[in-house]
Amino acid sequence: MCGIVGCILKNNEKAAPVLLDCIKKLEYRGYDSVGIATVSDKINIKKDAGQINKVNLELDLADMPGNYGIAHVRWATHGDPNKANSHPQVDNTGKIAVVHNGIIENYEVIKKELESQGHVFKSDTDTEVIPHLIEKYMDQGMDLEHALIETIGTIHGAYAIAVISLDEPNKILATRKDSPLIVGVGEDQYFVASDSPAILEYTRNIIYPERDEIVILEPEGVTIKDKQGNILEKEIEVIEWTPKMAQKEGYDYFMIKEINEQATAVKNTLTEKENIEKIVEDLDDINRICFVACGTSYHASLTGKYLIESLAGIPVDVILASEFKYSTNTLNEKTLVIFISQSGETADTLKALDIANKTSKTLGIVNVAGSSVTRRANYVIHTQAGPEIGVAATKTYLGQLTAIYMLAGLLAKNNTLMEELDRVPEFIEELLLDTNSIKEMATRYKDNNDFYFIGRGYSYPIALEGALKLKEITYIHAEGYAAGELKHGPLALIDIGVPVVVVLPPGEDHRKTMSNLEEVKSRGARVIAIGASDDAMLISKSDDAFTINPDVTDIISPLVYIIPLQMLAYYIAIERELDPDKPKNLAKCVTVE
Ligand code: F1P
Repeated sequence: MCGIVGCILKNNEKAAPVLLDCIKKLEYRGYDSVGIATVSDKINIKKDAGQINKVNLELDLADMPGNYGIAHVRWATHGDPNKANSHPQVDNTGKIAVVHNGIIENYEVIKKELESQGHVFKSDTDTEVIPHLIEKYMDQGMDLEHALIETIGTIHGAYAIAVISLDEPNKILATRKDSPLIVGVGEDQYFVASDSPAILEYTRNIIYPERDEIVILEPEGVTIKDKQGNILEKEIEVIEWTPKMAQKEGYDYFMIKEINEQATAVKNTLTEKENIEKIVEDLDDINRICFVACGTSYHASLTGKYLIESLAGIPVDVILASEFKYSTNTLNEKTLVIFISQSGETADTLKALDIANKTSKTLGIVNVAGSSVTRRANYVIHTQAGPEIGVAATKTYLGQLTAIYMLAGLLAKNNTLMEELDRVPEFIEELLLDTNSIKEMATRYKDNNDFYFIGRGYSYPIALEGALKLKEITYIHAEGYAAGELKHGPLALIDIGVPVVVVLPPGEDHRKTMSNLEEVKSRGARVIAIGASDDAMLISKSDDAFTINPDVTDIISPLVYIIPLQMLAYYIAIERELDPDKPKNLAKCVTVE
């Protein structure tokens, strides 16, 4: 949610083209507006509402003087997405410019007070108080560093901030609390950014600043201090992701590239087995598991409940991160609380993690190395899906499922599951070889207004996730239901021509779900079935079918059967001429509660 970048280059190279390039890589974090500020003999600012390509055509964002500057993409929280509310935000004099990701909770009180002291505000943003506060403290005689320290002592909330001041040239200051920020240490070029894909092209040497540490970028290098002014020795970590991994590589959109990378995501995540073995050994005394997550990660958690309860016999709860604080009374030291998050920065998830850390053992299943969940959880499993840029999670979901399956298999000492898991990449590759039928289906269903997805057991979370993908990127109303629940309400919504996607792998419940298929069909629904290629009954009863290798058993079906549903959503979005990578109102990294 919002992305920030700052960069300082040596040798008088122009920073604006680099800032533009970096901020483009963060567009998945927000696309309500974009802005860049650089410093020459004055602070130059270009900014406007809209996606980067549109604003760039109007303003030529790379054409700005100065060898350092800051940039921002916005996901609006306070104030409409218009030019005035775009970042960078400046002080009264226009000498201080700030980009910010997060929310300043006490901005109204601060704004009133500053206004009474003569400060004039030009936007509706919470962010604007930051440059004004820095101005106020500098007017009192502080240097930029101390004015920033004073400012973060005044504001409450979440922030990653980068700031420049004309009065202290050749310097970018940055700091963070509860919003992500990384520091990139290149050769003669230094960066701060919300996330590593922004700067992979320039450096893979990353420092992770902690809460309220002050980062100072200068042409000579990077200094990180604590609030008392002590210089800190920070470790530089080399990130494994390469620039190529964060590019479209010939695909039209990141989402379809990422869907096609899912066999690799599973294969790579399987390499976490040794790490998971050690975690399981260490956790031999737990008697309950609690999954905590949001969105797609929540759906992965639901699959975890089915698996772990049935295979390992350990009771499992699955709780939405935003609801977690209402369920904490029963946690104790024998509870393992598992936090699943592709970004590792979801605000609700982090809040819940802090609560759980007080009573229980915590495990993070996370895709972004170095992210906050990885730093705060007792144990970490990294899903090895590589950078995911499309806002709607696809390959990270497969990575999460793979990690959960390994965890379940090892907790239950179930070798058969582990062997089945090894075959999953092969099944996915086979499925991806021919997806034309899904493309064709998209042309037939693109104008429908409502979709229902049903499944039973392991297929229930698949139905939920299929519905979520469809609503996220096509804006079609879609609901997922447990197949058995249909007759308890949703059946009333089924009418002539309403599409119902039935997720129906082979298995002991096949007959029951088949009856549910018949029920919707007899009420006029158009049935899209996802099932095994040797399931003649399913194929004959459905209006459209996508079939999968019959060796994919019910238990591992979540890892394979979700793929046609991701593709259906993708191709319907394309048919509706929507950008599947940037669904409206959403962002990849949800850093507000
Ligand atoms: C949760 C999530 C994603 C979704 C989107 C917004 O994020 O809901 O599942 O696809 O990207 O955030 P996380 O906690 O898994 O990072």
